[in-house]
Amino acid sequence: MTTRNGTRVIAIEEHFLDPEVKAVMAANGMRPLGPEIGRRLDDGGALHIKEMDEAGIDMQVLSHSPPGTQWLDAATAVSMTRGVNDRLKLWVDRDPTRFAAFAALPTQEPDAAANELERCVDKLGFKGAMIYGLAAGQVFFDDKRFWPIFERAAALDVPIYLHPAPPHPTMVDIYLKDYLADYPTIAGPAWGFGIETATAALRMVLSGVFDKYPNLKIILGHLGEGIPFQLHRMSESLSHVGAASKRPNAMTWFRDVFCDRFWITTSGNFSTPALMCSMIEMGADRILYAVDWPFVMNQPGTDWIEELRISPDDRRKLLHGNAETLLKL
Ligand code: GRE
Ligand code: ZN
Repeated sequence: MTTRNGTRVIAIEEHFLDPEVKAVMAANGMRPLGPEIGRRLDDGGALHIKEMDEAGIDMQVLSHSPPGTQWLDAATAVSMTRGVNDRLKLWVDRDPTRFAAFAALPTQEPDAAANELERCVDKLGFKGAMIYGLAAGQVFFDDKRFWPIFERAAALDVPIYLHPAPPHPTMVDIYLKDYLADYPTIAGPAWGFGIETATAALRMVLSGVFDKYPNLKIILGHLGEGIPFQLHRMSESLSHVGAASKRPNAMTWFRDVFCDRFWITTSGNFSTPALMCSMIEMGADRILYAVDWPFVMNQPGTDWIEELRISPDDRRKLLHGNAETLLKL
C-alpha cells in the first residue's frame, strides 16, 4: 500500500487502553489524561483507522498505554494480561494490513512474563513486547530478577520496547515537586519520563545483560530519551575508571553497546536537529517512525516527515524499512 505520503508509513508506538484494564483503573481512581485522550485510547479501532487515514499512516504497531498491567498485584496481572493480549490479537486479526502488536507482560512474575511473551510471539504473531518505566513503579528492569524476560526475548529474536511511565515519587519529590503545580508535564513527557527512561537504558548497559544475551534488542522512544545527544560524553567518561575502563574497547564500549543493541523511534519528538544528531550517532538503520498516538496527534508527525530533507533511501528506512526488518513485518 502507498499512502499520500508517497511511501509506506509504519508507526510503532501507538497506544490503546484495554477495557478490562480501564475498568480496574477506574475502580482504583486512575483516569486517562483528559477526555480527548480517553476517547481515542479505548475506541477499539475505528478512531485509530480514521486518524491514520487522515494522516497517511498505513500501519500502527499497537501497545497498551502505560503502565500496562504492571501496577496490578501479581496474580491479577498474570491472568488479566493474557486477556489483554488475546483481545489485542482479535483487533489485529480484523485488520492485519493496518495493525500489528506488541505484547503487554505481567512483569511482576518474570517467568510468567517470559512465557506470555513466547505465547504472544509464537501463537499470536506479536512482534515483541512493551514494558514501562520502573517495574511496579519501584525497581529498574536491569535487576537480575527480570532477566528471564530478556533471555526469552533474545531467544525469540524479538525486541523489547522500554517505554516511560510515571517516575518514582521520590525522584519527583526531590527533583521536580516545587514546579509541578504550575508545570504538571515536567514529571511526565516534558522531563521526568525521559530522565527516568534514559536512566533505565543506561543501567541496562551497565548491568551486563547484553553480555549475557548478545541478541537482546531494545527499543527506546522519543529519539532515544536524550541518550544520542549525550553518547560521546557518557562513553568517554565511563571509560576513565571502573569497570568500563577494563574493557578492551574501553573508550567506545558504552557507545558500541548502545549503537549495536538499541533502536530508537521518533515518538513525540518531531525535531529535525534531534533526528540529525541521532542519525549521525547511531546511523539511519537504527531509527524508526512512531507518533505516540493519542498522547501526540498523527498530523504533526506527517507535516514533519513531509518537509524532512533526507535521502530517499534514509526516508524509506525511517518510515517503514527499519520497522519491517526489526519487527519482521
Ligand atoms: C506516552 O505514552 O508516551 C505518554 C503518556 C502520557 C503523556 C504523554 C506521553 O503515556 O507521551
Ligand atoms: Zn507512548
